[in-house]
Amino acid sequence: MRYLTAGESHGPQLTTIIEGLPAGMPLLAEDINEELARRQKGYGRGRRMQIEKDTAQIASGIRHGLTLGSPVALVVENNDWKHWTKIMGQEPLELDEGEEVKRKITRPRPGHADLNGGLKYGHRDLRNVLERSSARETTVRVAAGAVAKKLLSLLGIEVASHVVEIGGVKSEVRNYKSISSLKEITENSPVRCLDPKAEVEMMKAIDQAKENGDSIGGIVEVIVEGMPPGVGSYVHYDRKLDAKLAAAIVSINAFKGVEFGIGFEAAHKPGSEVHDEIAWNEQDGYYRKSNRLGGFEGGMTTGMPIVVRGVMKPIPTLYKPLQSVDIDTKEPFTASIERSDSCAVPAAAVVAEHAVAWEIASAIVDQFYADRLDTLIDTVEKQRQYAREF
Ligand code: EPS
Repeated sequence: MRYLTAGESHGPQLTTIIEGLPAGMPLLAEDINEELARRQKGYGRGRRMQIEKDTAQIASGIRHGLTLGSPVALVVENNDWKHWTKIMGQEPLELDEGEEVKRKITRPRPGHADLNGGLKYGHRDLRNVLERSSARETTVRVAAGAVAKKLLSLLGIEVASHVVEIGGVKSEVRNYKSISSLKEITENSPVRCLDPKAEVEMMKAIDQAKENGDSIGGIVEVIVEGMPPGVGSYVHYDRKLDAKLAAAIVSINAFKGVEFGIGFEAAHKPGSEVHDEIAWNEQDGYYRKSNRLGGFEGGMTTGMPIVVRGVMKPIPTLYKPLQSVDIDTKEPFTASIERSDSCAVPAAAVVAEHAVAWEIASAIVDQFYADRLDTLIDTVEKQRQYAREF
């Protein structure tokens, strides 16, 4: 499976085309819209989220509620476009004598794509970079991921996420009864956190950052339950599924690092406290007595829950901006200010969840016979049974 996204933050729409889905899979716009609404929430978001009510239109690939096997095109219109038609219009701009392009950007923001993108593509108006490098694009990554999540749910695989740290405040609650209880708690938390005490402190930290004209980052965790063992491969570097997940996480705007299971802690523990002992029983087949490796050995799933965390740096757009240089005059200036979020970690948890869902679904579709949903369900179930009895 593969997908492409297109769209500028203040352009008319965001688009994604998904190719390789099995035919006969039920899919409604509501399945996608529920996930888009989750991405829009979260304490610390800026004003843009009040302007938008992200909803997907299905433009192709579905008939009477079922996938056809042909590419699925999804469109999310930007409500804000109506305020930007001239600035972001596709037609050549006719300017009067001495008139400047409005909202032109010449003072790159440290930490954003502005300067490197400008010099790479030869844009002297850095808005040409900002518009595409904006995290607005994650809207359609969530749309594509929502389709993947739907497919996974039909295969008995669930994906969820939660926030484990914001601005140095750590969640002390890492355990949950079940994926559905985790979802219930996090959907009702403004910062998507399992720990009610940390939740309050995280919100205070966000308020403080906002007051200071600053921004804060954090850590999100994604969990996948119900994976059949043996998905991915050890035989070649680009077939290792954990490596694909790592790339998917780090490709999310502002994400700088990733870890699985106990992650970086493994560096200072002996092997006996890192590896998970293997056991077998009739009902579950092979299982691990612990899950310190977060569901992967040798680039393949073990069948234990996948646990992957990503670290998000603070958003680089600051209301009290850092020092920069004007690319027209080369004079020192403070960076330009664009409307932004003081903290987008709760929304980023939803994005990470969908980025992971996409990679998992894609690996399953690539590994098992997947032209039709019914045969895919059948082969995945056979793999589970084979693994139990192996
Ligand atoms: C975002 C939309 C953007 C930003 C934010 C995320 O909209 P606008 O630029 O109109 O405010 O709010 O993106 C960034 C902060 C960034 O640095 O890229 C969204 O839809 O999530």
